[in-house]
Amino acid sequence: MVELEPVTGLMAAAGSRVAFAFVSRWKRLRRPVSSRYLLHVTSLLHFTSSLHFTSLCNVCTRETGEDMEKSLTAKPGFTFATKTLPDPVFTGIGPPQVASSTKKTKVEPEDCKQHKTFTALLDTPWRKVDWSEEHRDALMSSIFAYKPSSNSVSKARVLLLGPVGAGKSSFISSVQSVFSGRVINRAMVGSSSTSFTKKLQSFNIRRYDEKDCDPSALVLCDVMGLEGGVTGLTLHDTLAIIKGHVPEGHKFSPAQPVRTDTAGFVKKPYEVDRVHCVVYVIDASKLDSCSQAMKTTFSHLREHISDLGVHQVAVLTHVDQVCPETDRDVSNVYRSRLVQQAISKAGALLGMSNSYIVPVKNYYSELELDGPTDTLLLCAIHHILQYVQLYFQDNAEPAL
Ligand SMILES: Nc1nc2c(ncn2[C@@H]2O[C@H](COP(=O)(O)OP(=O)(O)OP(=O)(O)O)[C@@H](O)[C@H]2O)c(=O)[nH]1
Ligand SMILES: [Mg+2]
Repeated sequence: MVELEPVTGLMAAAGSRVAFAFVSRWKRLRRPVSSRYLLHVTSLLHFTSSLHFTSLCNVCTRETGEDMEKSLTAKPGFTFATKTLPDPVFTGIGPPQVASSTKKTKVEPEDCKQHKTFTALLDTPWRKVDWSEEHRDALMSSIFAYKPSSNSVSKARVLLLGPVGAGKSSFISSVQSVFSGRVINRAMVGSSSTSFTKKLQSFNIRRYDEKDCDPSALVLCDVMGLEGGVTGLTLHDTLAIIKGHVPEGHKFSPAQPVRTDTAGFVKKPYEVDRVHCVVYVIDASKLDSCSQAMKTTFSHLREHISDLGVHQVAVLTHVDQVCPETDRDVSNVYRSRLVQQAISKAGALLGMSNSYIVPVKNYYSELELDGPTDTLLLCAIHHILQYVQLYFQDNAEPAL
C-alpha cells in the first residue's frame, strides 16, 4: 500500500483535473445536461476523492505506525498513550489493589506461591463447621453413641475403596487416633506404587481411656488399593466383599479371584458380614493425573454397588497438599478455593454430587493431635454414619 502511494496520488490529481474540466464545460454550456453526463461527473468525483483519501491514509499509517483502522477510528485532536493499564493484583481479602509499576516483570515462583496462598481463601466458608473443643467432644460422643437401627446387626461395616496410596489405611489410623487421644498407627500405612495393604482387615473403632477400651458400633474395613486395570483390587472381589462372601484376613490376588472354593469363603452371608456403606478415598493432590482406566473403574464400581442398594460417599484426603492455607490451619479447609475446586473435580471423577464428598487431613507425620484435624475427621465419620443409617432404614424389616 505504502509503495503505491505516489501512483494513487498521481491518479487522484489526474482524475481531479478531468472532473474539473467536465464541470467547467457544463458551466460554459449554461444549459441542462443529460442525466448520463451528470452520472459520469459524479462517478469521476467519487473516484478521485477516494484516491485522495487512500493516499492520505497511507501517509497517516506510515507516520503513526498504527494500522489504518486505528487511524480512522482515532478521534482527531487526541493522542492515545501507548502504555497499557496495569493488571489488578489481588493481595488478600478485600478490594483488589493495583500494582504500582506498569512494567511487566517476570513472576518468581515464590511470588506465585504466595499469590496462590492469599487468593486461596474465601471470606465466607462454603460449609459451616464449629471448630470448638466442645463441638469436637459432642461429635465424638454422638459417634460413640451410634447404634445401627437393625435387629440383626450391632455393628455397621464400612468399606474404604480407593486408588493405591490414597490414604485408606491412614484414614482408619487417624480416626482411631482421635478416639485414642493420641496419634497411633494401627492400620499399616505405606508408600509404594502397588498396594501396601493386601488383605481384608476390619478395624473396630474403639474409645480408649486410662482403664478401658470401649468398642463403638463402627467397623472400618481396609482393603487392597484400586489400580485401574488388571492389577489391584478387582470389581469381582469388591462385590464379593460387599455381599459378605470374603473372610477376614483374605489376601487378594487379581489372578485368583474370590470363588466358592476360596479358603474361608462365606457361602451364606448374614447381614453382619455385609458392607453397609462404601466410602471412596480419593487423594486431592492426584486428581489431575487420574488415568482413564481408573475413571472407568470408578464408573463400574458406582453402577454395580448402587445395584446392591449400598450408599456411596467419598472422603478427599491430602487436602493439606493442595492448599497451603489448609496445611497451615486445617480450620481454613471450607474457606479454601483450592479444596472447593478439588471437591468438584472428585465429584466429576466419581460421578457424584459434591454434597457426598467431605475433605479430611489424615495424621501422616504428626506426633500430636490437632483440634481442627480431629474435628474434620469426626465430621467425616458423622457424614458416613448418616448413609449407614439410610442403608438400615432402606433395609428395615417390616413391622409385624
Ligand atoms: N500429606 C498427607 N499425606 C497423607 C494423607 N493421607 C495419607 N497420606 C500419606 O499417603 C501415603 C499412603 O497412605 P496409605 O494410608 O498407606 O494409603 P492407602 O490408600 O492405604 O494405600 P494402599 O494400601 O497402598 O492401597 C502415606 O505415606 C501416608 O502417610 C493426608 O491426608 N495428607
Ligand atoms: Mg492401605
